[in-house]
Amino acid sequence: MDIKTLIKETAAKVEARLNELLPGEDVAPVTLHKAMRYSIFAGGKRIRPLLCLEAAKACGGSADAALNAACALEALHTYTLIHDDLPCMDDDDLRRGRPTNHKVFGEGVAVLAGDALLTEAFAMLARVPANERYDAKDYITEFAFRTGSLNLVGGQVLDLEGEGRQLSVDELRAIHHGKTSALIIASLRLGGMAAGCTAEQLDALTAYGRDLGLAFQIIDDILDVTSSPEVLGKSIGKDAREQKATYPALVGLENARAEARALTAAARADLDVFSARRAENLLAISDYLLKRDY
Ligand code: GRG
Repeated sequence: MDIKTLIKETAAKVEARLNELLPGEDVAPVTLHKAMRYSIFAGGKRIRPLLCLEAAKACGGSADAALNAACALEALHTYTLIHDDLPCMDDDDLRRGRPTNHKVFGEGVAVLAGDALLTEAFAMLARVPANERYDAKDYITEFAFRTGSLNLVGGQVLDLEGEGRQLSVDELRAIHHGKTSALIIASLRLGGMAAGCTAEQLDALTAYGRDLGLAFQIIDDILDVTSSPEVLGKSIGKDAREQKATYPALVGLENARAEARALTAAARADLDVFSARRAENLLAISDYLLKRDY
């Protein structure tokens, strides 16, 4: 299957399951459920669920075992986008090609829609089947670690504290690791764990996630300079206007591109423990993300 078809089919599968897992728009409180669904069903590339399901397959398991974990990752990711767009954070008007959640539902409901998606994510994870190596306690512990104060939320705090300061490349890497790579690592690890992976496979997925996550964020930084809101579905150029530290700002556009290429090559090498056939889709995803234009 070519990569574009894989992405499309995976997105459809994950969206169908999310639709089953989340309360309907007609369930009280109606405004809250409408707000949650507004953002989660607004599109999005569904990269984290894709990585989760493909990691399960690479480890010899079935994607179905990881489907509830894939949904948890997308629910959590959507919460971070809603909160990141708030006036007290990045203050954005456009996300996934639509007005941001707080522009439509107001700040209070947007905060709560994000909170509820975060909470629902844990309920989804609790429904991932146990296997001979891992159970719900392991999935929840992993997810909380990667998305809490030591990683994702911590990365957002480093980002807030970095505003208006000249950051070093190492400081920027730490922000990108927390805000972006941590959830990508969690996606891969949870897919592997749902498939009952070995310790060696889990280590390989972690290394791949670390390299791929940073490459993904560097491309995101580059697209913020080179793309358009129509293509990306979000506002662009804000980082530069607000003099925020980004890879292109710190090292220049061409060096940032070279770094993304080198990280993608490293990510591919991280998968050496898997057979080429098993890792085929993960390899294709890393190449696709490097060349993406949205
Ligand atoms: C705890 C108040 C509070 C907020 C959490 C953690 C956080 C806020 C924000 C981080 C969010 C963020 C924008 C991280 C950058 C990661 C990133 C590149 C997001 C965009 O991901 P894509 O391109 O988006 O996969 P789609 O829309 O395709 O899913």
